[in-house]
Amino acid sequence: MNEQRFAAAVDAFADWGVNVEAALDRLAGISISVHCWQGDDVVGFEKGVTAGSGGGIQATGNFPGRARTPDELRKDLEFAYGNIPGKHRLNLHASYLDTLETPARDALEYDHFSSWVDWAKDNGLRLDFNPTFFAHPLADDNLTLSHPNKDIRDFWVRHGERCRDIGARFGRELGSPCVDNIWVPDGYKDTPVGRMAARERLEDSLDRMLTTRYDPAHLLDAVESKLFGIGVEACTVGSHEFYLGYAIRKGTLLCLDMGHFHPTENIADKLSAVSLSVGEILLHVSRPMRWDSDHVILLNDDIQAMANELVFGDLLGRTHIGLDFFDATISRTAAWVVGTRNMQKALLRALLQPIDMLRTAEDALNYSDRFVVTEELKDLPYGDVWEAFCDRQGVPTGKTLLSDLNTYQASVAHRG
Ligand code: RNT
Ligand code: ZN
Repeated sequence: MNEQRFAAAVDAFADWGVNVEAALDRLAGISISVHCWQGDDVVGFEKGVTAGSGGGIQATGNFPGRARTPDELRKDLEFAYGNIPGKHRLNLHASYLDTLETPARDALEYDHFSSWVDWAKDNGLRLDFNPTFFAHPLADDNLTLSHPNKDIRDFWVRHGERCRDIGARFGRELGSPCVDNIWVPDGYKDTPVGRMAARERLEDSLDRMLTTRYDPAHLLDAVESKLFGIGVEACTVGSHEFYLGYAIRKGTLLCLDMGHFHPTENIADKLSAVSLSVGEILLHVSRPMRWDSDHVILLNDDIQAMANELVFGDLLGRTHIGLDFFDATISRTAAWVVGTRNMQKALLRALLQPIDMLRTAEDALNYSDRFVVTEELKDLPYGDVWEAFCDRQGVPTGKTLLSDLNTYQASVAHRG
């Protein structure tokens, strides 16, 4: 770390009344839930399932190095976490079981995932979880919890129940609530006549799935909406209005995925609005390009706006920051590392804003000052503060980071 540059940065921020050390302390305490599925293109380890995704989501690209086994994925994750400052979480999907058995999805047990918990304990990580309602013959119709066939609905309800049970055990074992996020692909390619009936079925299935009460110290349930997906262009049963209402009425977390809204909607704006009605929020930080394309997040205006709202709205204490992107055209470990760090960089920038000064200007309707200050702040030396943060946390930046990422990638390229 360049001590002189850091000292100069501390002074530059102090000049605006911002305490750099306080910002760094807060940043160090923010855990991000890193999604397992960036490491293997959402394929998972279910025997007999070779193609990833389904349900309208898709990782594209054939860059070498895709993790093919739980051990490879864990090795890649260890490398990635080693290059991300701070202590974080792993977000697992039910299709990432680690067992020689071939359990049906409605017969999953904790034991099928216990190796992940052992590994999480060894690495000081906490776990989150997701039932997998796609890439399965009983999801081929793009209907699961809202399927007109009760047997199929029941199967998926049982799957969801198993996952909640497993997630609660994760939370108990690791001493931190596991967020279990429910996303179903359900919808119609062409205009349905039974939207109402489909939504009633989804609600009924969710109610049944969520009947068992778990200690919130172990398990938190979240529901994730979507605007549309490939193959479900005309109607998504679990739309935003559906889940917003559901989360408010039933007391679940609401998951906001940045790729699940109209391209011109401002997702950051939704945080303060929904937080008046729901207790806790789960974010799926992502980057849609023209559609829900799940590009790796950049340090761009959208991400910065999210981070600003989390900090300015004092929402960090009740928002779970999860990532949801998958790109198979670049190094998967680089995607994890740089994507996660971008979220942290955005949070750091937000924490370094002189919010009281901006608020005072705004409340006095002095929009000119708000405008001038906001723009002047963009020239402050955020990079020097970030470098100090990484240095203190023992992770590289700049060319060293590039070379470490490349060395690791070269070591996994033989996987094909
Ligand atoms: C799909 C949802 C969902 C998935 C993961 C893999 O559109 O965003 O969160 O990406 O469950
Ligand atoms: Zn998502």
